[in-house]
Amino acid sequence: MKKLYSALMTAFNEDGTVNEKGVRAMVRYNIDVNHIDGLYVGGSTGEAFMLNQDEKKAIFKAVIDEADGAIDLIAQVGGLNLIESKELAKYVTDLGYKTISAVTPFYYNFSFEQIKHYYNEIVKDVDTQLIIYSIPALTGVSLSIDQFAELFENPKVIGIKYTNADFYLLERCRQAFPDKLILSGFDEMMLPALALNVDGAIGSTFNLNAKKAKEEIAAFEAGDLTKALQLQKESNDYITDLLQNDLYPTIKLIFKELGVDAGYCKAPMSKPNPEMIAGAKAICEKYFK
Ligand code: NAY
Repeated sequence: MKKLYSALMTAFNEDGTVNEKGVRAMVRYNIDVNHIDGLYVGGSTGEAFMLNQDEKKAIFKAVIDEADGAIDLIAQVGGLNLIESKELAKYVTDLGYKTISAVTPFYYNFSFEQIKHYYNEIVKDVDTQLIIYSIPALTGVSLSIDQFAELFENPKVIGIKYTNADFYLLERCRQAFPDKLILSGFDEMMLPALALNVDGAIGSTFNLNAKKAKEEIAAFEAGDLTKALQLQKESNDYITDLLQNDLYPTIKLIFKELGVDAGYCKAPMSKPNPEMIAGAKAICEKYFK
């Protein structure tokens, strides 16, 4: 069975500090209500590139404590400070995380040799397996098949979180790396990714919509493509509404409607305004009540 992971959000207090209680509440919701297979912790959805090292550590610790072995956990430790990424890799490994992930290093137009060095360094002193986090739309970094193959020469590098709409490359990756883990990252394109035989999906919108996404995976695996497509269409109506209302703050507002204190986003992400709050209430009413 293909796996479904929520990309965990970070709950913030109004002043931008981390609200650990809110983080734990979202972990609980994912386990108890969503029956999720796992969580991707410290990724884009977690607003992790705006967190300091101590905040990241506190979140990784709270999440593994709250999950208490109930689900898979993947810790995204990558960023622009390699020393800190290595330290985080060690930290989460010591906490008990079995899998880490690291975003391709961005902003400085690093050469492939530099990117390769980054990945090899992150896994060098830990036993943990690593999934490459590829998200070219946000990082500007696209890896080719040959470059993925070169990164996979390190046996600790076991897969790709593929947040990319290039389905030709995805198909080529699947053929080239049949034994590697490929998890798709765009929720609105889960069905085409399933058709290309990904091993599962990781996404922000599954925090609320996991039930339908799981039904879609089950329909796909049962060969009922008509039903799978209908479910993807319904999910995409919901995802379109979320994107139009400001994605991350809206997911948090809907959590609040459902009794989960998911807190706020961190500036410069938006604070809720009356229009956004009304929009979130309407989305909640339309899809979740
Ligand atoms: C992450 O690191 O949290 C992810 O990449 C999860 C994947 C999400 N990407 C982003 C950039 O948020 O779930 C997707 C995305 O929010 C969704 O498909 C809506 O576009």
